[in-house]
Amino acid sequence: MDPNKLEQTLVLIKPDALKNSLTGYMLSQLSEFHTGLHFSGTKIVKVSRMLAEEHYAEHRGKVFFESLLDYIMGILHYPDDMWRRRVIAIAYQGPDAIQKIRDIAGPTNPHAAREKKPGCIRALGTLVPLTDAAGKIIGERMDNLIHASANNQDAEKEIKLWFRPNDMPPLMHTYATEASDSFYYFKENKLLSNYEPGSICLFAPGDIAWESDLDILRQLQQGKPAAGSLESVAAKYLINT
Ligand code: FUP
Repeated sequence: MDPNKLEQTLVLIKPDALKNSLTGYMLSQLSEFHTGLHFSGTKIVKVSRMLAEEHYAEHRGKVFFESLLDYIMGILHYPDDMWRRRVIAIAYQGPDAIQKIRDIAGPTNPHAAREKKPGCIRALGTLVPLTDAAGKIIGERMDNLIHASANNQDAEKEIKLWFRPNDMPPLMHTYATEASDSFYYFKENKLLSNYEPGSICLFAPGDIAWESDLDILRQLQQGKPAAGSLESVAAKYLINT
């Protein structure tokens, strides 16, 4: 099959977009009519700290990191209504999906977006100054309404972070899957092979998993270095729990 046909990308409609009722507008901009792309997965997600940290792992340690986590977890836009703290996660699929959606989203920084690409989605965003305890500006948070995977490598990592294989029609799978041959449980940031009270079953034998997730768990179980963290596998199984 033409690999371009299967290209997938992750879109997140962020809490500021939900708060400003921009969902319908954004979905229209991204519609099959305009982009030629198809939905392959969609879910409403209460973003946990674990998921937020994994999604933005490359920014860990930066001055805006903690604020970015609070933003994507919905804490900043819904300080009182905890039940409204959600994002809409969508996997889009089709030829050149990553670049097409990046073009419609526009530059990361909303000010740059307004200057360089008026009309793009992120041109409607906001820049929020970040200050230290003394009130000195130390950075800025970009409330830019939409996340769109930056490249193939990020798209694969992000789709696998937010979606389980069974969240998508099997014929739309872009990444390799495998049936688990063992039990894997998760409890207090540890991987277990037997059930303990309070543990969550990640996989039972026969469950369909991303092949790369099973590789990570097998390595971790043997105490060997793995291609990803336990949290990067577990986070999607804890979504909305
Ligand atoms: P993008 O791929 O366009 O989402 O941009 P980046 O991966 O560079 O940034 C990830 C998120 O961090 C963006 F949504 C914007 C945010 N960010 C800030 O809030 N402040 C900064 O100084 C840089 C990035």
